[in-house]
Amino acid sequence: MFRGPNGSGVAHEKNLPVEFGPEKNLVWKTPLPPGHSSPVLVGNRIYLTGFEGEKLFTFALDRETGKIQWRREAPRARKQKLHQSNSPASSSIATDGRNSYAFFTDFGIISYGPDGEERWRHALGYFNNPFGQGASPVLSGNTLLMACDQESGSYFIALDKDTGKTKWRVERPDYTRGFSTPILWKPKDGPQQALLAGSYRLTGYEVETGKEVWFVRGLTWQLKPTPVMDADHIYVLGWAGEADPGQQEVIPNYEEVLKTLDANKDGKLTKAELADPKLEKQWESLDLDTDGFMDSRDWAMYQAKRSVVNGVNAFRLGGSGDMTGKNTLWRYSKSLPNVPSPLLYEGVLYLVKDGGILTTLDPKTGNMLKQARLPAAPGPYFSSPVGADGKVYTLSEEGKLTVLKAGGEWEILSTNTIDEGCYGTPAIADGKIYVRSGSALYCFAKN
Ligand SMILES: [Ca+2]
Ligand SMILES: [Ca+2]
Repeated sequence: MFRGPNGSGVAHEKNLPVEFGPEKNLVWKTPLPPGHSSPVLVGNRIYLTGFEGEKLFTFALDRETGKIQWRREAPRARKQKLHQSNSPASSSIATDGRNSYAFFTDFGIISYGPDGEERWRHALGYFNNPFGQGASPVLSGNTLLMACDQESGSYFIALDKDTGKTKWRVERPDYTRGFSTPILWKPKDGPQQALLAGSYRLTGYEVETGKEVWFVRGLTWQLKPTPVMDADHIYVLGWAGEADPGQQEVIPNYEEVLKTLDANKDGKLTKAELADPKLEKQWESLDLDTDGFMDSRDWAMYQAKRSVVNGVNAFRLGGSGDMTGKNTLWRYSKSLPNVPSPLLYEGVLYLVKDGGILTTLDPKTGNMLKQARLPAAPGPYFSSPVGADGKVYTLSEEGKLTVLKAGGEWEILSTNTIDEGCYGTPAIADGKIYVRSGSALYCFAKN
């Protein structure tokens, strides 16, 4: 799946190259159309998605040679609006070791067998998300999970991986747009859970039934990164505009506001009734269900959005019901990444953000261990860091792949130049590093 087993970004590999690029330690390079999905490796295959003009594709490559074994066009039911940093092929493939499962904002989910034969398709959407969807599908046993958070009508759905039929669907009316991929957790004394970070809270659902077991509050809105875990804790990163410490506002309750602003007394507010230039400007992100009114849900979400604080939040895992009080451990709020997920590797938490600022934290306390720039790798970051072989790998949008000696007091070992347009997260396996740029997939290994 996205970022390897359980989205952790950690591989148990040795003897990886430190210096590599199109001219060095290159095993193969395969030109590919653009797409932000990350390479997903299984058996002798690598799965990716991409788009060419208006067409959406799933690709299967041979792991040894990089040769494209097959490509299949997915149906495109519509062409949704996307954020400029998103793409129509952003979700990474999930695989059960044999079959692949691709999600596209403009269609839903489609499953292929090992030779590219279509097994089933399950249309989802339209999604009420002005940025387009970003989460990737996740497999747990026979269940394929897909988080579909959006401005209104959010839900979490589970499909039978062999038939594509719905096993359960849980509505999430209290969540607005979200892009985080769920991760799996097996409590000692209970059935397997999927942990899903959304706006304002992280929720543990039973994979088999969709039953909500526990949740913690305290997250910011529009979650993008995927959380990481150790045996007893989960670390949830969220950054959103106007939610750094000190930027919060106390917004009065809807009933109060109606008393003064609801000129025609119909119990809801129009843009004109708001009579506030700042709110009028943000109208599109306030009228979440786009019905032309700011109603009680829209207002409650606005209140929530203006009250939350960005951070890496550490929580204990588990329990039942609202575990915010019991499970909350610490929050760190400085120099947070926007899109890249955190990495927990060998007892250190890594964050990489735009500008090439790398921060390490002690996961036990949230104390910062080191924060410094990667001077040769500035610019935006979308790709998530990965760890293997005692090293940490970060990849900037401009294609600077920095190799660090892992540790709280990390050191830069090398900065490699791939090529530009890097959004996907590198994959590491078999002593090789697989890196997707805007135009190709590269495989590097020590010669
Ligand atoms: Ca009104
Ligand atoms: Ca509305």
